[in-house]
Amino acid sequence: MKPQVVFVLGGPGAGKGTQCAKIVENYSYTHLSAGDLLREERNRQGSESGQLIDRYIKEGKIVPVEITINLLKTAMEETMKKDENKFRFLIDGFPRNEDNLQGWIKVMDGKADVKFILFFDCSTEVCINRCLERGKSSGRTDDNKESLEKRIQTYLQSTRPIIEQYEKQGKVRTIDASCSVSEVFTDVKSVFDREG
Ligand code: UP5
Ligand code: MG
Repeated sequence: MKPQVVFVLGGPGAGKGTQCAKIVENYSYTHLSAGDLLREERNRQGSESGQLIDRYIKEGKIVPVEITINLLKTAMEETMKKDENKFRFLIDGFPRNEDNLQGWIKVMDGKADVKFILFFDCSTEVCINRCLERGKSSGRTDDNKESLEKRIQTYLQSTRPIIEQYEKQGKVRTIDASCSVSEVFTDVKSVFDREG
């Protein structure tokens, strides 16, 4: 069975991770956060890319796709090797720019189906407030004002155009991410009940 993929996109702190956790509780999906995989790789003893990843994350820049796609591909393969019924994936925080998209096409085209893009839409202000609030306890090196400004810039300049490309193909399911976690999830559920 080919992996069935939903890309989950939205600004920093839009609630991608929070909503993915709820989707996993209710539908048969495996959650793969590209950011979490990169942070794990950064922290792994002996990692060749650790320093580069660390620098890119603090700068709010997008890591070269060769690194990210390998982590995603391996994670999908390992999940499916353990349990062949686990072929549905939420890929959270990817693809974020044209380099990411081209890397995905090069490595995964024909090997996985992208069903749709789940887009969590909310204002920059909401994004910043949520990340700064989380920064009080997250320990994330990029949940500070300086990194956050750069993350927002990168999102607006590089990621929004990717979402727009998919929009033209009719593949984007937009969710208003500015309300409460449970209200957002009600909208998410209606998408997955229809086409998950
Ligand atoms: N919260 C969530 N939903 C809420 C709601 N409805 N109402 C009120 N509060 C809500 O949520 C953020 C915070 O808000 C939490 O405290 C939550 O409780 C609260 P979360 O679910 O964590 O939001 P999420 O969208 O996942 O935010 P995250 O910070 O993870 O998004 P980013 O896209 O910025 O981070 P990510 O981990 O994906 O990437 C980090 C960095 O890695 C990137 O900047 C980049 O440098 C690098 N990266 C790549 O280079 N390539 C990739 O492919 C991926 C990442
Ligand atoms: Mg996240």
